[in-house]
Amino acid sequence: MRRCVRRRTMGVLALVLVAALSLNAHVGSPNVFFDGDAGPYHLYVTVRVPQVIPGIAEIQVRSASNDVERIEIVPMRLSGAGSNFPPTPDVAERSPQDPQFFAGSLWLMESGALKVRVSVDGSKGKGELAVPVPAFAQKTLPMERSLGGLLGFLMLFLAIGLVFIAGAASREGSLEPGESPSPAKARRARIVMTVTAVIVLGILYLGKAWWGAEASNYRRDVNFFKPPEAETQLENGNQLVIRAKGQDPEWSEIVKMADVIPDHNHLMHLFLISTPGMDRMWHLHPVRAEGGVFVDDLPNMPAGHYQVFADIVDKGGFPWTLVGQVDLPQIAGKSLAGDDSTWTGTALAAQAGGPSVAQLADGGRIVWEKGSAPLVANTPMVFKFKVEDQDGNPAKDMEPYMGMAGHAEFVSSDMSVFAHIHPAGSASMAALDLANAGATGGAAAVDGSIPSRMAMPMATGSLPPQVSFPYGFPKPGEYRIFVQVRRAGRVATGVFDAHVE
Ligand SMILES: [Cu+2]
Repeated sequence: MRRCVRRRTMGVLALVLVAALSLNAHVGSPNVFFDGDAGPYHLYVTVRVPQVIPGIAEIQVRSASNDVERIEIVPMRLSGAGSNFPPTPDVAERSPQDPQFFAGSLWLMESGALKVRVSVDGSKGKGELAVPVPAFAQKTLPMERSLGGLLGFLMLFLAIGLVFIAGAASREGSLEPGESPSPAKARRARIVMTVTAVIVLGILYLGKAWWGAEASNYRRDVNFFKPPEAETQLENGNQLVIRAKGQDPEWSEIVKMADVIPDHNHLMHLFLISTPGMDRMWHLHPVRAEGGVFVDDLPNMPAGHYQVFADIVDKGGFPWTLVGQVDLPQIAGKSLAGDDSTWTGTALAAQAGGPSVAQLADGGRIVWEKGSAPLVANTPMVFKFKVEDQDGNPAKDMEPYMGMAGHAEFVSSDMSVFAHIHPAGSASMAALDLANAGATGGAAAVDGSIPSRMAMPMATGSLPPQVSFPYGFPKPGEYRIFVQVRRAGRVATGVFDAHVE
């Protein structure tokens, strides 16, 4: 599954392998957050992925109930042969302070689409779920100088030692006691030492070449998995044309736009956010056109500078976010329809951490049940929102929006973080299905339909007036959170600012 393997075996096989490679759903937010059921147990799972592969992933599991006795965790391939033969699971340790909290660490040995299987045992019997985990190299760690120096010294010591050992063995290996080496033996020893030195230098040279090739493959891996670029172009007045361009030249041979598959009803979810203030946001759904491009007939928009985030899912079921920027003139376009939505409001203040109540256009509001504790980076949280009507009562007109109770976009003020989160967490629906295919009592249905927690009653009944999202900010800073729900056929967007320490 590693990319260097793929590089050597380009072709159909490589394409099949690679289709299952990337889970880079988000920008600047690699950790995985999950909220779902393992049989009778409701769990919140956080996977902190390592920055280098092989590397150690930290797994945290919090049980919603106190009836869990034991949790085992094991990393596996998301799908394919490896997914049926897991290694021996590790036991996650229960926290002495908090009996509902379990933690463990797992070595992730290869890049690619992996999953962590979580097996639960408790008073209600056994349960299991699997969380998709993208394992890919995010950066190259430099070697520490002291370690490099020590290794260099040891290498010299070994290399020179080897030459002298060979020389000594040739010169003095067959001497009788008291005999001194003859000039012929001394000459032969010099030849042996010269030959040995040449061989040792050859080995060092090949070793350096091997190291260099590995390092260069690794660097290309890191580059390959960086968010692709969204190249945009305005045509015919209001038609935005979007092209995906990977950071690696081979990216577009591997992730083909022609094979992109729908993720919650659409091939692409396009977010246009005005910068720097983030005071306008559009969530649109371009359609695929000829030649591997996506096209959207833009709605009415004021002229401005917009940040572009476009979510797609490749044919392996794994998502990418294209990133770009575009300057648009004033657009006189179509009116918003279907799942398209927009929001306009005040700009993000320099020091955010705004109110926890967002007014909606119809007089209703969304309330973030944020609590009083400060928001801290790298801490998994559950973001809970309740939706109220104009009289302040719980909204009775909540409907599924693209099949789910809600969608939330967490965006940092410098645009370096963009995460599109759902009630089940940060993984894509398709990856969740793959991860849990064949599992008993898992979070996702085996037939590939969306997990029952998200399979909302599309036709009958309304949804509860609250929605929650498991997520953790990846770094300190100012963030804007767009929370989107559908009420009585219309999309309502509540916007919250967060100051993260
Ligand atoms: Cu969504």
